[in-house]
Amino acid sequence: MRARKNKLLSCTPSLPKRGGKRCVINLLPRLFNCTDRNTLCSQRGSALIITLLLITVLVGLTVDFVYEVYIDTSSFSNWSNAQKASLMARSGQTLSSLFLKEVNKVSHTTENGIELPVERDFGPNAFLLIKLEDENSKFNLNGIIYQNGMANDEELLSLKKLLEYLNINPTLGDVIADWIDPDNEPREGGSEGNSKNSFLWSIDELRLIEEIDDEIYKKITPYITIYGNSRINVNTAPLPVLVSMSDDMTEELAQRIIDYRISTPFEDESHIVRVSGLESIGQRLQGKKVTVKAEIFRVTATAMVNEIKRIIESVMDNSMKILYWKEQ
Ligand SMILES: [Ca+2]
Repeated sequence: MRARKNKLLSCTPSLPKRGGKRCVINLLPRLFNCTDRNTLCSQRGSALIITLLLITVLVGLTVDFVYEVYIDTSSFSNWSNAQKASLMARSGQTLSSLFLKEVNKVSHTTENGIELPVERDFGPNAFLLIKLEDENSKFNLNGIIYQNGMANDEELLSLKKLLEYLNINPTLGDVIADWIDPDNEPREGGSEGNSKNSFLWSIDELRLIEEIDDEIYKKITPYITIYGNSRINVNTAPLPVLVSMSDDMTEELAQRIIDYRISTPFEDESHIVRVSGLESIGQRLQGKKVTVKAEIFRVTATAMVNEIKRIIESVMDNSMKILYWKEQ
């Protein structure tokens, strides 16, 4: 009798709640206007549940399908934008080499850090920027060690002077010299920790030297290179690099070089002695430390297509031979 009573209650309007919620199964007879609380009612309820389940599954599948289509479309769009940006950056490198060929025809190089936005229609939301740098305006770190492994004391002193001018402990010059030279004998103030004992291939390698933290790295990178013949282009070098050129070069004398070249660019290295106060220092610098022409260039081509960026950085000499190439 108790079981029958419960069965009858399952189709009545005043249904008991389970856990505070009305039982869905028990509501079904009401939805179907059940009067015969028996097998027919139960079958209709089951059909509705199955239908609801099928709709739920179908909705889930549809959402998954739409989401996958969206992801695929988005991925393809990103890939397409990235490909276009890469091609534009490569074009920028080619364009730069043509420009640099023209620069090489001139006896002296007076511009450094030129930025050339390319005025060409690459389509909507696409642009290309080219930056050219004269590597001869920087101090060559590899120059502190000769090819035979011995230290170039004059260049090492210049490096220490550059570091000192940048408020960095000059003994870091000895650490860098030990990093490059082939022996494992640390010099005074130096360190042979995990030294490479070979010439630097990239400025990034400096990050491997324990004594060079992020702050020092950011300070020195605008003024150093690993390429070239260690001759400084007095037409383009910044003040700290000019100061490092000689033990006798003061900040005031270096500033005179900058002031002089603004009105009268140096067309020949011998003209350095025309700067007031550099008569004798200029004589000593000629033929080994000073130049007026860029021989190594760093080219950075940045392409952007719909917020997808590609950067190609290269270093090439004046014969357009590529010494370094990096894509990111
Ligand atoms: Ca060493």
